[in-house]
Amino acid sequence: MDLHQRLLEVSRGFRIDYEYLGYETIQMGNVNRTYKVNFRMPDGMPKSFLVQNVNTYAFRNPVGLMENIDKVTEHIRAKKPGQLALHFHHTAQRKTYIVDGKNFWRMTNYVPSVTYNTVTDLKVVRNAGKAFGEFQMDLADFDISELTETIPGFHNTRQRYENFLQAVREDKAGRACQVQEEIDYLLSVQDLACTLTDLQQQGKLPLRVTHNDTKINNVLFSPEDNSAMIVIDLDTVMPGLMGHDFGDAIRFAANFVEEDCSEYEKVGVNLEVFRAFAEGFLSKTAQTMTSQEIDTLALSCFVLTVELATRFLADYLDGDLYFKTNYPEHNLVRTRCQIALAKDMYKHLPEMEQIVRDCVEAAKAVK
Ligand code: GN1
Ligand code: MG
Repeated sequence: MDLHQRLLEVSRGFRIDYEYLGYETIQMGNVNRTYKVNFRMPDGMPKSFLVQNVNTYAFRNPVGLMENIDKVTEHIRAKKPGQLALHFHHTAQRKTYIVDGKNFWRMTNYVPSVTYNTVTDLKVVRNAGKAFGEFQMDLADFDISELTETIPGFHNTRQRYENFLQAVREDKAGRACQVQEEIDYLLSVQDLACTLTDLQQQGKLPLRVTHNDTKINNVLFSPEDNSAMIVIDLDTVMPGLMGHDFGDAIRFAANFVEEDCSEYEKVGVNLEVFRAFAEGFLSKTAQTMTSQEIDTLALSCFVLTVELATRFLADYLDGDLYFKTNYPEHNLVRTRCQIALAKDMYKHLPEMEQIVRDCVEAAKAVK
């Protein structure tokens, strides 16, 4: 069946019976497939929906995932009744998904908004920091045991290293011989990169409900005034560490270039963006943080960057099974870009730590 037909059937399944006009593929997201599906309403006005094909290779329990999202959005909606919230459409059987063969479909309203893959406007960065900080605080009283781990060990860096080393050993796609330098670098920083995982397992860092995939393009901004309207992509909301959200956001937003840039000499951490994000994030969270969380926040950026490098490289070695790729070396380029970023972050760690301390102090002074 062609994709037009399939998207039309899925839309009808979610009880959208307007006149079908067509679809556009949304390029965002490296795991799920997302389409904007366009209709004409009886009054002649256009209306669009986002239809997603959830990647069930990555998410083995998509039903549990949808239950997580329901619970989390319900919790936030109860706190902020007027605020824009993620809303999934239901089938006639009151389900928020349609399973057809291996495909797992869901549908949300399309929200006209602006998103950013790279951003230099510090006001936007600060707003993103606030949005992710507030998201975590909104869920601070959510019962962790209610959540399914949608990808077990998602930010367990030790486990990520084990998977990576297994990929090196198996060398399924016969590519290991090309990447010895990258393998050596990742092994040389293994213990430092596993700091958060180790501290958490020793009970020294508290588990919270975290977003776990805090790319700045997961915040929708208002086209009018660039305020953050809503945090999206709740697939990986799970128990996690504060540093997972902070570190992943910095890894993505504070890089001078996009995460798959092949001009490695341009890669690096933009400390102005780092400071702006930290200001926003910590203005919401500093009051609740433990001293260990504060002390490891800057390091968490290095940790998340290295962890993702192990994931990209493992996938490259496996033959690109997990991440969507646009060309054969895509995962290798992503790996090299993350390694270049990790090296630069390591160099700037003392400055990043100082900025975190300054922002915590400023945030505490305000309250
Ligand atoms: C994936 O699909 P997307 O873009 O939301 C991945 C993240 C990575 C990111 C790297 C479930 O996120 O962990 O950081 O790619 N999500 C999953 O771009 O694996
Ligand atoms: Mg995601």
